[in-house]
Amino acid sequence: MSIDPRVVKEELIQIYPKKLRQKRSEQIVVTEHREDGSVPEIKANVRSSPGIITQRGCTYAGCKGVVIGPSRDILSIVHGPIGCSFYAWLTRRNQTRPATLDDQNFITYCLSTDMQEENIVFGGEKKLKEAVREAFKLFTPKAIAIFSTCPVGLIGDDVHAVARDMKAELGINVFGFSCEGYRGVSQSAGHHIANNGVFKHIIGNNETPHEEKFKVNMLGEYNIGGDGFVLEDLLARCGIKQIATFSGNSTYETMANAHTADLNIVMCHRSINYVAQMMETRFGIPWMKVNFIGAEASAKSLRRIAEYFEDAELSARVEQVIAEEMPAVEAKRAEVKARCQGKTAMLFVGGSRAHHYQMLFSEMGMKTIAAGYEFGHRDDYEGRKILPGLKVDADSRNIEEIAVVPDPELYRARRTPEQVAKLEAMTELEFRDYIGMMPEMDDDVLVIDDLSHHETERLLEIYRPDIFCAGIKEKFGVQKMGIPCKQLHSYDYGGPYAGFRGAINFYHDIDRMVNMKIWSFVNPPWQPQAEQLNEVAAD
Ligand code: CFM
Repeated sequence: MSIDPRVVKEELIQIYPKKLRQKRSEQIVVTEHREDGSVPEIKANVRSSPGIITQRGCTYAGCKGVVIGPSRDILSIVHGPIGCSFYAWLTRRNQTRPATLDDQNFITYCLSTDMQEENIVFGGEKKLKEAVREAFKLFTPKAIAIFSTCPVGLIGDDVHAVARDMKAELGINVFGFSCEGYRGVSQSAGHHIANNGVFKHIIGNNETPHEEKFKVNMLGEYNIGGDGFVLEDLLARCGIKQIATFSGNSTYETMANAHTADLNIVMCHRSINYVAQMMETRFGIPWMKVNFIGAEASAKSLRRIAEYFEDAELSARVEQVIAEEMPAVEAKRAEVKARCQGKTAMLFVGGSRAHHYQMLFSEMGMKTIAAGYEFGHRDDYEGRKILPGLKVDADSRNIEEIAVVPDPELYRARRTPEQVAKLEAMTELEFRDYIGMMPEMDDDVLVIDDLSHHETERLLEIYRPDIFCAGIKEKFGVQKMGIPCKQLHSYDYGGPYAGFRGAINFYHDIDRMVNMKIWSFVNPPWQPQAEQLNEVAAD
């Protein structure tokens, strides 16, 4: 039975008080491709309403946990109460692989100033300085990053002054982040703050030159479940040198050396587009959006990189690698497609995966029937072309915008504007662009920003999808309703899912989940599925 998504939208929000209903109605849209090429406008990146039970995390999570944390030899010190550290300790599956056992790797540690009431009343800067000295003595890192949690901003501790003093005293790079949890409406603000810090304090500090012909940085790839390892290998086999990743499996020195690359490829636009933009302005390195989630998308991305370098030998190697990888992908795909064709998925996760993973589902013959980001902005939904018209609100103004100018010594335009125009005209290549999630979706599908708990339950009751993709906070509630839940943040204990090899893993895992009979034995304590569908259809 086909269900009208517009009716479902009304059903989802009818329980809310008037003001909230109005707000949510702007955050829930039904996809359509209009004649002028536009898609519907969605309200995004605004505060969550109290009590709604959001999926979101905080600004500190986005800065410390997402962007800086995966770099294994930057020592992270959290300035705040111990809970902020404890609950962020090893919760994200960003993997790392030091070259030798003697290489520094601080990922398994959790350093906190453990603020007490006394520090809240009398200030915590002294304690923070002591913590930095102690950490330096214990670990002798190259760099120390200090992260502010909520109370730090409230009492006015100056983490940047402490960082400056400690840098002078210890002779290593020490930098602070004003990434208090409340600083923005979600972890997205933390990404921006972290991007600014990486740009100001790290990139450009390591001048080591590289002889290789094709040099790239991979931006917005955090090596969850080993995705980054797969992609490192893929690029290496094509003959492409990866200077740095931001920031999966990265080190301080690789990030400091990133300005020696000739192209920035961006996986997760939401979390790292700021660094890409700033690097282009300061160093002259163009950036383009890629996607290595999905076999077809991976092939397309490799070809786009080859097109950028305009080198016949590189193109031939890329084609060879794709030809080596595809037979196994196609064999597995044919096998699972027979069982998965026509099954349905919902994806509510983060700020890029709700888009990227739709490709993998469609390769398996599965249909996305609802999707949304936790903290994406309008450009992640509608494409960057809407950016010029975007109004900056008070919450976004809270975050520093750094004025970037070309570096007098290090700026080197990798491509002239004419070359860029030529490349864009000849190929599918577009620089500085992200098309967004909605333009790549079918019409008449629900797109919901910052999905609430109530809406999750109603969606599941109404549609009974074959799989729901979200995170640990949602997982068990969903499964108690008899629907399998795949964590698309951590991959549960699975992965890697990137590249060709990753696609095979994903087909395998999802096939098992959607075809497992066990879910039909969960007896939910509410009405059976058929009644639910009839109710909504009759509205
Ligand atoms: Fe980018 Fe991410 Fe995501 Fe993200 Fe994240 Fe993540 Fe994510 Mo969890 S950086 S926006 S803040 S792709 S941690 S690796 S899975 S919400 S969709």
